[in-house]
Amino acid sequence: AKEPLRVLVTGAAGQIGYALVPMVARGAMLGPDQPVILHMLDIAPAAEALNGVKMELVDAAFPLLKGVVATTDVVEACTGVNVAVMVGGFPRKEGMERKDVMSKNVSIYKSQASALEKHAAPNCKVLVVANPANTNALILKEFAPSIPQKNITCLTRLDHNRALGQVSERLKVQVADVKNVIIWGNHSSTQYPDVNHASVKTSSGAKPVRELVANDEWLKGEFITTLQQRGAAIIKARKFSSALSAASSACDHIRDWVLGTPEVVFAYFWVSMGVYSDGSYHVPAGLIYSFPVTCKNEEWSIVQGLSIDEFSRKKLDATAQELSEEKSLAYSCLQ
Ligand code: NAX
Repeated sequence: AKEPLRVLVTGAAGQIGYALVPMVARGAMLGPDQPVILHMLDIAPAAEALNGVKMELVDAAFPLLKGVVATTDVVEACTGVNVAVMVGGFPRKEGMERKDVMSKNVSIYKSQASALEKHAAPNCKVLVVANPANTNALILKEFAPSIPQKNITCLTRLDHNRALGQVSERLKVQVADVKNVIIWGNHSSTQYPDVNHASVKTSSGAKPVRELVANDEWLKGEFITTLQQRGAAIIKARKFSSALSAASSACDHIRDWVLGTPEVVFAYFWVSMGVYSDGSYHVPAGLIYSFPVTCKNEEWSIVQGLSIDEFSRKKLDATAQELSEEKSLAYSCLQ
């Protein structure tokens, strides 16, 4: 039998945490034969609620769940973890300046980075979900220099999955038959969902999404804005932000990273991940930016050589620009 892996979920008493921990305990993140020990961190005001989540995990009697650590102590939470899913953060409240929210999150991510740096298992893989996700991940990377930079990522898989969902609804095809959409850039309203390389499996082979939709206006307009505003639409409908879809996408992100993206002969199958830019596609190096990636042997690589038309170029640059500004803002909070 496999040794259990330790999975940290921060902000575990929150909405996404509540949806995520049972998925991890059921094997949706690391596979149905991989035992896990859950480490759940939250802050003191949420300690009682966190303990309630722990009670429910015990009550659910998950066969793969070999232990639960529920704590408000960052060091205890980070010790020995193989995977860290950072969902905890400071939300933007009405009337707050961007800089004040950034400043709170910079200090949270700085201290949690140090704890991971000192106490996590070697080669720990980190996924930042909490917003501003890309920039929180960048701060975490800065303050955990001994964790390889390839191991620090942020979640744009929810946006990726939303794009698959929108194409499948529009074309009335199975979502599993749609592949290779791309989310470029920031997990924010400047993200660029790109279908230029996406295809749908049909009975007569793979067909480009562009050709099947045959409506450029929709693809360049409503499709993009629907995705950019989807988070807000969920809040409006549910009165709470996306939680089950965020949790499920976080599982997809880690599962594909650790177990690999599907290998296809003479073709590609990629997913979107926020990763440290190496300058691919003329995206400034040193940002955490969402790219199309394939994963093998527990490592992601950016898919190279995709053509970028003029429309896309502008969108890639605009979201990079926003990330550069967020980065400057975050650094100004460090002084
Ligand atoms: P909740 O407010 O329900 O939960 C957040 C939890 O984090 C709370 O229990 C809180 O006590 C805890 N927390 C706060 N500071 C902490 C700290 N320093 N250490 C540990 N825990 C701490 O929010 P929820 O709806 O679960 O969303 C969590 C985060 O995910 C938010 O930042 C949200 O903006 C972000 N999202 C990111 C998405 C993505 O695709 N990247 C999509 C969903 C979501 O909007």
